[in-house]
Amino acid sequence: MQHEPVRFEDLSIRAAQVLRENDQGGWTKAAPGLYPHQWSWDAAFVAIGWAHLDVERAAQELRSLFAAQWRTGKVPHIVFNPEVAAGSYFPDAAFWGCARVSENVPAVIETSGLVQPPVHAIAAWRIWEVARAQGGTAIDQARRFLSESYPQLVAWHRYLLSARDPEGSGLIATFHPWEGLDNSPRWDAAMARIDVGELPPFTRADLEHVKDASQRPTNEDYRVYLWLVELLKRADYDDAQIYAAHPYVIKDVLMSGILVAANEALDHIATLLGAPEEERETIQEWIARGRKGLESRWDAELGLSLDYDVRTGEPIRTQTVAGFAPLIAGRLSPERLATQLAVFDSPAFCGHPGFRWALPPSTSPDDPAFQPRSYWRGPNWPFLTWLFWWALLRAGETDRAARLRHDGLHQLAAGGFAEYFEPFTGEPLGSANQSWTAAVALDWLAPADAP
Ligand code: 9WN
Repeated sequence: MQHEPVRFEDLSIRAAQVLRENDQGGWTKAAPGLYPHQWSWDAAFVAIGWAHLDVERAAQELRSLFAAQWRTGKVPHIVFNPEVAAGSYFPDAAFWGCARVSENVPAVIETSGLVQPPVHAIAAWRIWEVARAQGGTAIDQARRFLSESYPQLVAWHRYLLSARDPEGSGLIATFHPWEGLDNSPRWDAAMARIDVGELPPFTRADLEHVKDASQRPTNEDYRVYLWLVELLKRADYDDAQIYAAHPYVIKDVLMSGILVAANEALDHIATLLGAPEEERETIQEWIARGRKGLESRWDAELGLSLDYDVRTGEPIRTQTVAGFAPLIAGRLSPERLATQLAVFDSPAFCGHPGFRWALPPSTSPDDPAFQPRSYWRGPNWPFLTWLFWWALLRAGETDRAARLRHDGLHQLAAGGFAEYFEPFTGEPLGSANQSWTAAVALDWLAPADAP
């Protein structure tokens, strides 16, 4: 499938078409060929897009995802589509082998054994805001959805704050690069330390869809990814065992910052539903813990928040978009907000004079590992632009938010609903007609019901 520009005035209609084409009836594949299953954080953004077309369908997107929630509260990063032909996506459900080794898996659906950042409560609340602006039956549909999903969201957040943060630091641990931003340079040092053991022969399906291999992780990266899955499988996907002995355990500031914002959304939901006071207090406590954790990872010299490698006990000093986790978490002191915004606007990020659009690159051009066309090592990702737009609005930075939205939409008009974009040339990369890209366009173009 080709990347194609879209006339600005057709963006909304074309974005809706992309969601409809990728719709599998109740859930949406992340991309037409490259990603034929349901992905966790994609589904949250996709649900926001659906809300503008049909609130009940938006609710259904997240219902499908949460139907695959593990008994521990974990929301898996992939929910497998049983109808997909063998070999279309690798690693497939058989490789993950979750049901073979764990009793905590959902009864009928096959899933991966990892997680992705918890943007779901943010999406649930956004669906409510969109429904409230629409009025009528949409409001009842959204309210019913919120009361169904509230306990699932609480269980999900509780999982992250316990299994992934047993010491209560407020920082969430990741066990695999696929839980963060895949081949971000944030993980390079930890990946380099992994001794890859015996792996069965495998064929990568991604390179069938993205022919230019330089846009995707390397084969060596894949060997480490698969070996880490192998180790997680050998630990029966048991979080306590993994936390104690897995060679890759990283406190991810982006995941942690998103969880703070998601807990604020959860608190809004709890208030709307009239949840018991003790539950709201627990959520408040989670928020405070998360803020404290993020504060402990602040690097004053870079003006960024840094991940922390639990195995080496060292901060990970890379300049990537994850460093803006405090901005996403929100409610910063005026000084901290000013510093984050100055770095965000600087030539090290959106303000690079050579960039086609003033949008956040996944990795800073100042970072030695920056590569403008390679997956997570430089390109812009539209759903991340949306997340910053949303965070800036919450911070009261309306002009900055408007500029991001403007450039974000023009990027899509010029290149179509691509998975990611080269920041200097604006070249669309990865999959065409990526669902979450189309979804954020729908939200940006909707009438004035912004958060
Ligand atoms: C592995 C679906 C997913 C996104 C991830 C993105 C990419 C998968 C892959 O695609 O990851 O999970 O095969 O590369 O990195 O953020 O959710 O869009």
